[in-house]
Amino acid sequence: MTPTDRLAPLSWTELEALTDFEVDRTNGPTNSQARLRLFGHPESDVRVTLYRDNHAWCPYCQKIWLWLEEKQIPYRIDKITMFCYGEKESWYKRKVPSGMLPAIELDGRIITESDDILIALEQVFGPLGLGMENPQVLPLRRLERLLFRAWCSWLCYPASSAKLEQHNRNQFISVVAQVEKALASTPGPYFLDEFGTADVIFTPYVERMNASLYYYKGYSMREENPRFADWFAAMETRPTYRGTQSDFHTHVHDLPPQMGGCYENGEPQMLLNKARVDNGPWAGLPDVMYPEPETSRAEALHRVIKHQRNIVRVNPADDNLFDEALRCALTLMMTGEVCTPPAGSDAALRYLRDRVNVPRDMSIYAAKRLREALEETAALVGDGQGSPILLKNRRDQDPANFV
Ligand SMILES: N[C@@H](CCC(=O)N[C@@H](CS)C(=O)NCC(=O)O)C(=O)O
Repeated sequence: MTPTDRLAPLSWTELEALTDFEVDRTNGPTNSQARLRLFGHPESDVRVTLYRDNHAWCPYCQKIWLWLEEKQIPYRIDKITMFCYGEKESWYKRKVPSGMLPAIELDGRIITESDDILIALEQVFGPLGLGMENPQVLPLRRLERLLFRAWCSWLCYPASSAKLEQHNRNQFISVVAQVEKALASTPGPYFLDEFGTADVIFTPYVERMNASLYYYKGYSMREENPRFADWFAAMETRPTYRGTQSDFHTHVHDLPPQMGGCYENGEPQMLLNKARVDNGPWAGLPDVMYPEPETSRAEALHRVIKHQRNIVRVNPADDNLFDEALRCALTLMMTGEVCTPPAGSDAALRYLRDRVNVPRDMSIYAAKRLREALEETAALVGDGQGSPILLKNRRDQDPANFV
């Protein structure tokens, strides 16, 4: 086929006409883009500012975010750069000299350390179900830390021998068995009789364990543990969780710079899982199991259009070439019409495919649709890959470039 035979992709204006996706960021469902959450209250009711990381990678921030959303406390959100992807804002360092996240400002008082933040919020707004210091919650908080340590020991240190790798795996699985037992001790899917603080405390790292062990160790936590499966499914019925939920691709590439490294075991299942997370197909991965909303494609299109200029500008490829290739992928996603992108655009399309972030950019199913369309379009012209995702830092994601 010669270039002139290629079906032209839709223009940006034509694409724009294909989405009417809109959310009420302030009063609607939990979403990553909001700077103010009111839940129907007047703005004068706001007493809390949450300082959380720009990319929604920080697990401790997710804990506070989820709690505020569940309690429907009116709050403001200020997004801060993490050291691993950019320069920390100097105004934030004046407020919180360590630069650590999360922090909140509650009635003008700065509070850091996620557990202290939850305790302070409980004192003002009451607990979420059973609270942080409740005798039923305290052992679960300790269990969560035990699970966290077993996960780090397995994932974040190179095993010097197959024996040590097996030992670390067994150690983790024995703690998972304790967590399964805790989940089985109540009739419902949550840690205690009602959803509450304990579930919020487990959420961020369990989500990251599910992603990282699938990819780096070939172990599918959600599929191999029936109580965890029920717990995840119950969490996914909650719009609060859906709004903060990330996907495998985002986590497996945001964790190495944050954790100081994640180590693969090279086993056959691991290699299969890794290839699937990196190259697709993304549909059907055990990072999400609730049914796909009808709006996922429209959401993905809306989010790309909103940031179209920056997306094209930061892509290493020539702007005009990539603009056309991107419109080919979006045309495919929205109409099913196959448009061959310009020659040489395969690596550029995959560069973007690898840098879509959930939930920062869009929700989990929207991202799967977009990654799929980018990959299918790239595959029409070649197997060129974007520059590799960095392991030690993610300066490629510096928010300063997206202002
Ligand atoms: N113990 C703290 C840990 C918080 C923490 O480790 N935060 C990391 C992000 S996950 C951080 O702020 N690091 C500084 C940075 O990356 O900029 C808490 O529970 O809040």
